[in-house]
Amino acid sequence: LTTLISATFSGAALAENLTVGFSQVGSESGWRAAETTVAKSEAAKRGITLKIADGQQKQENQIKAVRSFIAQGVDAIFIAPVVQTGWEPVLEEAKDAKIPVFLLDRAITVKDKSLYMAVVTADNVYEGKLIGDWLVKDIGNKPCNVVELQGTVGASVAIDRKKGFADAIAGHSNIKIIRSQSGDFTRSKGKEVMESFIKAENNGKNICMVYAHNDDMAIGAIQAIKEAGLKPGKDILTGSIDGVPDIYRAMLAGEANANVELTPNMAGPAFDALEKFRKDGTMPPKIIKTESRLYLQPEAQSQLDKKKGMGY
Ligand code: GZL
Repeated sequence: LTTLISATFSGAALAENLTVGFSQVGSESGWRAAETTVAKSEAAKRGITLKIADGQQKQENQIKAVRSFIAQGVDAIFIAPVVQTGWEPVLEEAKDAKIPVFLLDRAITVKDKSLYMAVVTADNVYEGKLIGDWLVKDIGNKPCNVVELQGTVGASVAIDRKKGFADAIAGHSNIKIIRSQSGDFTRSKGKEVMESFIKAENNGKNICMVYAHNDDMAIGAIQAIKEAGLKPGKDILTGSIDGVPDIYRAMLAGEANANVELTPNMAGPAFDALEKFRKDGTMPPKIIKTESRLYLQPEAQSQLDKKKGMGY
């Protein structure tokens, strides 16, 4: 009988099924949808129960979801913070409830870094730099007026991607950002803002390149460029970040030029860190970095083929 009991207990200890609450930004882009899909499959692989709350890109919804996860007594909370400020109060409540918090794909600005265990994120400044460096090389010393479609106002990734691109073109006076506005990471807003840029700039003839902080806004911009009778990828170059399938399809059609790939698997590394922490108390590094790479038209087909296995 004792053998049976000890076997049962040890078995239970090994297969502890964790419950994680995930306060997701929303479903504003193809990349975001893939991130949610991958989070579900990564949880299933580990036998973890994942509860996902769609914040519809509103911080108050995300905070409500975190409060509800605390009330449910989940084992850990994941947050993809839509903006980088305003998180201290609810994170203090999670800390008081002794529930570890992981940040996925976006960062927050808090004085007390113990309010979260780790952030899984790309280097978003580097992502913007990769696009800027590509443009500098591609355009040489020809004059190039750039319009910029920024991500969500106040999102860490938008602030960082703006900085990285601006730093990369800083030493090249022939390249100028003539207009910059938020398209909120969505295709429809990206198209709308690009239409206004085109109207304001001699029906787009003054514009040499559009830098979009994500592919979905770039795809919206490409539609706007075509509707203005111009050729995206030729009359107006494009550079954007994420690596969703449609941007590689646009590249194959010669309508997009440069792309930086962002993995949608932000949850996997957080689950690994959580399990390790629960097993032996190991604290993960504060920042768990994911890689960013530049892709151009010749690699579009191989990138497109790869996407099926990445949650798209
Ligand atoms: C980046 C992520 C961004 C994506 C967009 O880490 O926060 O949010 O680039 C998404 O597609 O809206």
